[in-house]
Amino acid sequence: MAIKSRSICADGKREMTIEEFKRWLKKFDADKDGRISRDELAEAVRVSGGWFARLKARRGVRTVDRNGNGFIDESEIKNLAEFADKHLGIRIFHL
Ligand SMILES: [Ca+2]
Repeated sequence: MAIKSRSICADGKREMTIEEFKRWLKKFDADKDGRISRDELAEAVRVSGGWFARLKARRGVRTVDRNGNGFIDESEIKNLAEFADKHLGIRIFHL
């Protein structure tokens, strides 16, 4: 059974599972603390071809970061997945 990891669906969004999404995010965890900061999210937006990376990242962290500590951690990944669907052209399975 083949695993589709690089599939693009009809509307141009990249599809990945939550596990693939986490792995993808890890690349942007520059200081390796296991959390995604605003700057790290900005980089993720930028490489996804998004415009206004810093602005989006700032807004993104504000909406995704439910406990308001300025970082996106493991428990907030699902919120980030929604953000990715809206702003990064990434669709996460099993939401
Ligand atoms: Ca980090």
